[in-house]
Formats: sequence, C-alpha cells, structure tokens
Amino acid sequence: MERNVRIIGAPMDYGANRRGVDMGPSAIRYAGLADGLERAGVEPIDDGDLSMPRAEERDPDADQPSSGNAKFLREVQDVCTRVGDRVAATLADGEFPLVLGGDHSVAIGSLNGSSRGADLGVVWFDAHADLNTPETSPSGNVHGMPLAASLGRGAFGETDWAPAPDLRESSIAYVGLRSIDERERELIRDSDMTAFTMSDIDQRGISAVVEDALAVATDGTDGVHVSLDLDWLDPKEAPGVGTPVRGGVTYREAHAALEALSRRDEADGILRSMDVVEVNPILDEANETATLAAELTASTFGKRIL
Ligand code: HAR
Ligand code: MN
Ligand code: MN
Ligand code: MN
Repeated sequence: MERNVRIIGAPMDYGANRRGVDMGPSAIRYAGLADGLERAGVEPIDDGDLSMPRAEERDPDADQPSSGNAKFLREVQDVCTRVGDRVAATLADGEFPLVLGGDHSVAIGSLNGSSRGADLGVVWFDAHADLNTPETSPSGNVHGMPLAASLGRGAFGETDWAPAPDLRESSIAYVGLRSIDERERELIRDSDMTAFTMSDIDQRGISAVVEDALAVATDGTDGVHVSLDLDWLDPKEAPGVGTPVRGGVTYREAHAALEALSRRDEADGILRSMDVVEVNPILDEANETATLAAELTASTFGKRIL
C-alpha cells in the first residue's frame, strides 16, 4: 500500500533569535524533498505553507506568561494550534504528517496533533534539550522550550493552552545532546525522559543508541513522532542552522540513524509523524543543510543506497 506523506510548511521564526529559519520550508522543497520522497516509494502531497505574520509586525513581549520570559508566545501559540489541527486532520485521513519548520517551536504543534487520542512516543534528534521553561530560559526564545511547553511544565502549565496533555515523559528519548543549560540539566535528571548524549554515541555507536531510543519510544505507545533538528548534525555537515554546536553526528551517522528508523518502520509500522526544523538558508553554504534535510527525510521513509 502506498503511503501518502502530507507536507505541512510552517515558516515561523518567532521562537529563534536569528531570522532566516522562516525560509526553511522553501529551501527544503527546493533541495528536492518531493523527488526524494517519491524515490523512497511514498507519495508526497504538498499542503503549502501556513500563513503567518512577519515577526517585525509583532511585539515579542505582548503576551507574556505569569513568570519568566517567552518571546512571541501569542504568535507561537497561534501557529502551533493551527499546526496541531492540520496534523490531527492528516492522521484522521490516514496520511502521514511531515511538518517543515521553521524553528523548533513548531514541534509544540506537531506533538499536540499527533498525540490526540494516541499514546505517542518521541525520538528527539537535537544538540539541545529544548526543555527550558519561561522561568529557566536564558534567552526567552521558545525554540529552546518546546518539550517543556508540550509537557505543561513551569509557566506553561498555568495557561489554558495545553499543548500535549497526554504526552508521557517516559516515552520520550533524546539522541545526540551536547549543549544543555545548567538548569536544564536538573530538569532532565529529575524527569522520566531518556537522554542519549553525544558521549553515548561515541561509546556505543549510533546504531545501538538509536535501537535503545526506539525501545523507549515504542514501549506501550501507538506510534512514534520523529523530531529532527538539523543542528543535531555537526556544523561541518549542516552549517545552515541558527545555533550550531561543535561535535555533532556525521553525515553517515545521521543516515544510519534514520535508516534504522525506516527499517523498524517497515517491520512494525512504528512511524506516525515527523518534523524537520531549524534549517536557516541564510547561514548555509549553497543550500547544503536543506539538501541534507531532504535526504535524511527520504531515508526515514525508506530510501536506500541499493
Ligand atoms: N538552550 C538554549 C536556550 O534555551 C538554546 C536553545 C537552542 N536552540 C535550538 N534548539 N536550536 O534546539 O536558549
Ligand atoms: Mn507522484
Ligand atoms: Mn531543537
Ligand atoms: Mn537544536
């Protein structure tokens, strides 16, 4: 049976410090996403981009939580509500939602939509933990907070905005962490999430780590959401990201990881939804990072070398 993959573009940069990730969806499409998906054997259906006001037209501090700092919170909330509805409708139609960011705060929407009426597992490929709350964030940038928002932590729990109320920490696994804020470290340690850092990958290899991450995300869940932040890769491979961190995974490790997901999916049908975020074509070299994003997405859906 052919799988339909619905592409949902979310060109938002409210959650990031540096402008340019709003061009991510265009750059990833231009890099050949649809072709790659067809070669992987799935049918891409492009929904185009959600419309949203430019950050310059908005006041970042207009809607602040009761405590702490979360810039453009109203705008993020508006976009993520629409992303969530779109993702849920796509799943209800029996299609696969593929959300293109934009900064990583779009994942609040993906997780909301994908966890409606389902126990969701999550594999979070990222250099960063994205677990700050408005109170702990050193920057006020919401792309450093999507998991905290989805879990309703800190000031996110006091609003009537409940992004993913049924998401369980014990079903979430990070892969590739290497830049964690001091207060985030405590948050992770005190949580039920599973965190595989770059050190784990150094010691055990990417395949063993991904296998363990999948064991976490598939244990008692109905499906897995894959959140792919391109800064997970080493900046040598993926220079076009807003917050590069040295010491990330290589080109081959990244492909190995996503091919492992795809093989497991072929066997057990585990994949449910995905987002591909933080591509910043302004900081890129000849669209290299968007090209990698398109290739890795094709690998996730089963594109193989032979
Ligand atoms: N932890 C830092 C902060 O909260 C940096 C956020 C990271 N940016 C991302 N997320 N690209 O993965 O500001
Ligand atoms: Mn076709
Ligand atoms: Mn991230
Ligand atoms: Mn990141």
